[in-house]
Amino acid sequence: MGFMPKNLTKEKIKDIQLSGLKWTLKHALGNSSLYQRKYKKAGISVDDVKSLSDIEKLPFLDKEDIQADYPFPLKSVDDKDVVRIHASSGTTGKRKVLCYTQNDIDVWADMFARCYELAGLTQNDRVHIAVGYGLWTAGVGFQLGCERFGAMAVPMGPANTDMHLEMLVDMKSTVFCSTASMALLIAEEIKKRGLRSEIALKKIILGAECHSDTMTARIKELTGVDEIYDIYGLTELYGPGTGLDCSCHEGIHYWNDLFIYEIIDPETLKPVPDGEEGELVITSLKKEASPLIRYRTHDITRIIPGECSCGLSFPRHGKIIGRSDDMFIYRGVNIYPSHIELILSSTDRVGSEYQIHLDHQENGRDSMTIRVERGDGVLSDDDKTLATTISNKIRSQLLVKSNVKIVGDNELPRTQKKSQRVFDHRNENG
Ligand code: DLL
Repeated sequence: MGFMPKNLTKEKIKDIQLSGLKWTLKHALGNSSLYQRKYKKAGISVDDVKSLSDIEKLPFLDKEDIQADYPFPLKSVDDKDVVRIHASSGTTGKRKVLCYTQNDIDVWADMFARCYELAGLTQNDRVHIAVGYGLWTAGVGFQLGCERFGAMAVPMGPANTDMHLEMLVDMKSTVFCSTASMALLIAEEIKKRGLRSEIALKKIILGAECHSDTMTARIKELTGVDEIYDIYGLTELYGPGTGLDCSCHEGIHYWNDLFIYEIIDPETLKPVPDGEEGELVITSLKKEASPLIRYRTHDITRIIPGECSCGLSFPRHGKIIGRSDDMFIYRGVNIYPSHIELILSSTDRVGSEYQIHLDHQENGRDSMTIRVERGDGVLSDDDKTLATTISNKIRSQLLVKSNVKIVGDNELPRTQKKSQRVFDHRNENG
């Protein structure tokens, strides 16, 4: 055990990043036709990067680049060196397919093992993996990291609820890994079936989608599990495991010896200062098969300045609060689902599940309806007051009018995958 690199001083990290950036650039420009075309157009060559700040001269890479060169867009090694592919389903267009060499898989396994170490697991832990296996990186990633770390993997995949509960009880798994939605679904079933005393869960590691503090608080309350960790990751950058929050829960530590994170203003595309929110842009330092140079994730977060109370020197970014492409414009205001989520999570007596519906009215104006679940045990008598409280908060904080509809506890659909929050019906029926 001991996957966390030690003695990585700021100076050492700078050296690793500069040589990693130079290597990645040379490798990508030498081998990938996509990068060759892009950099020729931008008039940039390998020699243009002499210091870390020169990264700002390099063109951004976006999901359209990856989709356009389907099926093997960034491939920078010979076919014989590719040992695996993964893909993530874009909401529009072709899947993004990413290739891995054996070395890429090893780096991913080590980086994931760091996550388990940071979450305080030991080799005696039993890790129930409740995310999809296959083209998606989730199941395979949690599994790979678990085996590298040396704990016992219980590779469930999505499975059905009965099977998850049966295995949680029988295997006495101590760690549960899933999407945030799935963790809530299973937590509710554990409570409903009165299984709390029969399970042995100590930690939950969840990610893959935005989730509010209310949601994690609810999962804790339902399961009695005290430690919930937020894991970040994306298919383009290996998969899950690019960072995890430590037990201080003051941000997600990320591995700056393996990649460079920049935060940019998605409008001006200029870097924003540490602490300010913007879009996360990623450059890999060691990826061989599908290197990333200034890849726009469209995830909105911020770099958290200063040291973490845990003492770990790896830097931190905040919770992912949304995706720049999740933003919708309603009556001239730019709104992220997380804005609504924040208002809901600061309101008593509401549950954690919600949906935002946007419609076009006959009078030509748009309307926004928030469907939100009543909190567990809250009576429907209060629905009207609760709805007014929420719509008043939305009006004062986001400056827009909304209809709020309170629905019963557990009335909104649950998913094992990622939850859809925004339903934009404005362009339906012409
Ligand atoms: O969702 C990898 C993953 C699986 C991460 C399981 C964590 C747990 P993709 O399907 O490529 O990969 O989706 C990546 O999911 O750009 C974010 O928008 C979102 N996302 C991932 N982790 C988090 C998180 C996996 N912890 C996209 N919080 C990313 C919020 C997250 N959003």
